[in-house]
Amino acid sequence: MAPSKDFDNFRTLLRSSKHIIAVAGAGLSAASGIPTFRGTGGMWRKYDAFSLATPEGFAQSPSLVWQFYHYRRQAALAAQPNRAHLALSFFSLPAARNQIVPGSTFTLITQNVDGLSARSDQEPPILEMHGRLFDLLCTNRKCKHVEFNAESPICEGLAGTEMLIETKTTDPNIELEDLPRCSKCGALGRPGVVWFGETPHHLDTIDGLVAQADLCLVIGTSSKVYPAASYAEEVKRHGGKVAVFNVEHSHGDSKAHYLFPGPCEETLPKALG
Ligand code: BV8
Ligand code: ZN
Repeated sequence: MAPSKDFDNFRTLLRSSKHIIAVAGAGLSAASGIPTFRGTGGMWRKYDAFSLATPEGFAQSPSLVWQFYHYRRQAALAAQPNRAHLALSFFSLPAARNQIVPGSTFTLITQNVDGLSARSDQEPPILEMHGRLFDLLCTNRKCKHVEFNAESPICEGLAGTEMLIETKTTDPNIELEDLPRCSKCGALGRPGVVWFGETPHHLDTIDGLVAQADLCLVIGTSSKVYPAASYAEEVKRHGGKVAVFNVEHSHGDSKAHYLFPGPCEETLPKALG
């Protein structure tokens, strides 16, 4: 059966849903000016994702990988939450929720690392399963210090390199000692994100939420990265409903009961309003 595009019908479903989850991807932050990974002009297209977002890539060229994350930090710091973030944030407020379905729950599971959902006063817990751009992790196994660091630039060595990423000129090789260091032991720091091949955060909590969900919103994701891409299918498998919000066709469409094509900063406020 073809997915419904009927907002009224969807809003009726919302009023009878008890445990709602949203799985969000880079498309949620697109309207905030943060480039997506695979969409048109996605920055992964200019760079090989697997050479930048893996432990091996970082070990091989920490200077290049830090320039990439410095570029993303600067973009996130300059960005503001958009109407899609705000629609999710309002929908997450207990007062708003209880008006719709008393005792219902709503949890945001995001693949995004930009921190914009937290900055839009989204009700916790926000499950940032791929980590956070502004966490700095120590690479010294005996230390493992983690700190929140939103300084711009995070260190002098990276100052101004964000312009290089845009133009893809060859990047300067920044010496290890001039890259971000752990404030506790002085070892090399790494971005607090989950790279390919690393285990995402909050998996047990997410698995419990997915098992209980009767409605899964899939927002602005190409549904190509696992295990995030498997959640909608899981919800559908146990009888829950799936609603996809995307500007393009994505892997999630085939699982959808509802498909709202278009920018989520327009469709989400309409669907959740
Ligand atoms: C893991 C952080 C083991 C870094 C990222 C099967 C099972 C398990 C694992 C695998 C598996 N098959 C393959 C794997 C391995 C791998 C994987 O999935 N590879 C893929 C490429 C095949 N997965 C992993 O390695 C994961 N770890 O598996 O550990 C394990 C597993 C289970 C249990 C225990 C252990 C770790 C993956 C995490 C990688 N880190 N990010 C960083 O950000 O730099 S992934 C990266 O891609 C981002 O997080 C991003 O969010 C994510 C997915 O991309 P999207 O968000 O979907 O963005 P994209 O550009 O692709 O799409 C944007 C969409 O938005 C488009 O559809 C576009 O149309 C739409 N859009 C654009 N504008 C708008 C819009 N929609 C609406 N409105 C708009 N305005
Ligand atoms: Zn340390």
